[in-house]
Amino acid sequence: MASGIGIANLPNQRHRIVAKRGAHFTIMVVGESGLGKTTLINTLFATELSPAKNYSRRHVKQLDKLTEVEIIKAELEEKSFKVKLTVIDTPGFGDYVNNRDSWAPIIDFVDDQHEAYMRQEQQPQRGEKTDLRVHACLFFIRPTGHTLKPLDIEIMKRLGTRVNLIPVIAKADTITPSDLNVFKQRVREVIGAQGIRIYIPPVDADEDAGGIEHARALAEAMPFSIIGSTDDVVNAEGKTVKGREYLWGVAEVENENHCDFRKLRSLLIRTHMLDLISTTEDSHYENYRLEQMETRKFGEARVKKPDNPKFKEEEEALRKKFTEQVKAEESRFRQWEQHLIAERDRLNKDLEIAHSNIKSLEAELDNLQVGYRGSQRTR
Ligand SMILES: Nc1nc2c(ncn2[C@@H]2O[C@H](COP(=O)(O)OP(=O)(O)O)[C@@H](O)[C@H]2O)c(=O)[nH]1
Ligand SMILES: [Mg+2]
Repeated sequence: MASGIGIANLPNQRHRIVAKRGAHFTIMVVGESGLGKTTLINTLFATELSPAKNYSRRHVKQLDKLTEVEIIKAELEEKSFKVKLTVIDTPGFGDYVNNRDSWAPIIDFVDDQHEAYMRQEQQPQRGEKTDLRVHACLFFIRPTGHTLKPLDIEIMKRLGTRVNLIPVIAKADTITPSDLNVFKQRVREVIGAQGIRIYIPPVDADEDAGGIEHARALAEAMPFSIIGSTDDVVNAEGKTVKGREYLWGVAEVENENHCDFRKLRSLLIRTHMLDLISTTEDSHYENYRLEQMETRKFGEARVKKPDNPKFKEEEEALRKKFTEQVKAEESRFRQWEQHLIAERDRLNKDLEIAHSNIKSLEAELDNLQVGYRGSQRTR
C-alpha cells in the first residue's frame, strides 16, 4: 500500500493549483440503516488515517430538520498539502419504510449546502466560507443478489443530478463471489436503463499509461463491492489484517480478491479527490446556482429543483383522481338536494291542500252558523 494520500504527485496543473490552496473534501454516506455506512467510515479512518500523527477527529452531532447527520472532521497533511476531510454520516432513510418521502431530508441537506455557499458568495465581504458541499456521495446498496429496489432508484436519480454519486454494494462478504458478479452486472444495467447519473472517474489526457489503466479499472469495478471492519484478524497466511472472521476463513477489507475497498479508497483519497472537488464546483454547484438565478428574483426563497418526470406524472394522476372524487361527491350532493326540494314541494302541496280543506270547512261552518241564526230569528 502506498503511503500518504498521494496529492503531492498530482498529474495535472489545475489539480496542483487547487491542492496548493489546501482542499476541503466532503464525503457523504447514504443508504438503508444497517448496511455498514458507519462501519465503512470507521474502516477508512482505521486503514488510512490513524497511522498518521497529524489528524484530528471530532464528532459533531447536528440536528438537521428530520435527519440527524453526524459530521466527522479530520485533517490530513502530506508534505505541504493540506486536506480538510469531512464525512457526513446519515441515518438510514429506509428506517421509515412506508414513507416514500423519507429521503427528502437527505436531498434537502445536499441542496442546503449549495444554497448556503451561494448566499455566502453573494455577501460583500467574502471571508473564509463554511463549505459543506458534498463532493462524493457513497450510496449503499443492499446485497440482495436480485436488483435495485424502486426506493433506491428514486433516491439515486435525485442524488445523481446533484452530487458525484458513487454506488457501492454493501457487505460483499455476505454473498458468494459469483452471485456478487451477477448482482453487480444487474445493478449496472438498471443504472443505465433508468438513466441514473453516477460518477465516472475520468481519464486525463495528460496522465501516464499507469494512470489511464487505473482510472479504467476503477470505472469497470463500479459499483464497488465493500467489506467494512475495524477488527484486526489473522488471515490464512498468518498476517494480521482488517477483516471479518468466519468459520470458512477471513473476509479481508484490503484484499482485492475479496472486495473493491482499496479501489474506492484510492479513488476518494488518492487519485480522484481533486476531480471530485472540481466537478462539484464546476458542474453540480454551477447547475444549482444557474437554476436558482433563472427561477427566482433577488431575495426570494430558494426554488426546489424539479425532480424526475415520473413523479410529475404520478402527481398529475393523483390530482385527477382527487378532482374526480370531488366531482362524484358533488353530484351525489346535488341529487340529494334535488330530492329534498321535491320533498319540500310535495309537503308544501299537502300543506296547501290542508289549508284549502280548512278554508272550506270554515266556510261550511260559517254557513251552518248563518243558517242557525236565521232560523232562530224566524221563530
Ligand atoms: N458482514 C458484514 N457486516 C458488516 C459490514 N459492515 C458492517 N457490518 C455490520 O452491520 C451492522 C450495521 O453496521 P453499521 O455500520 O452500524 O450500519 P449503518 O446503519 O449503515 O451505519 C453492524 O453489526 C456491523 O458490524 C460488512 O462489510 N460485512
Ligand atoms: Mg450508521
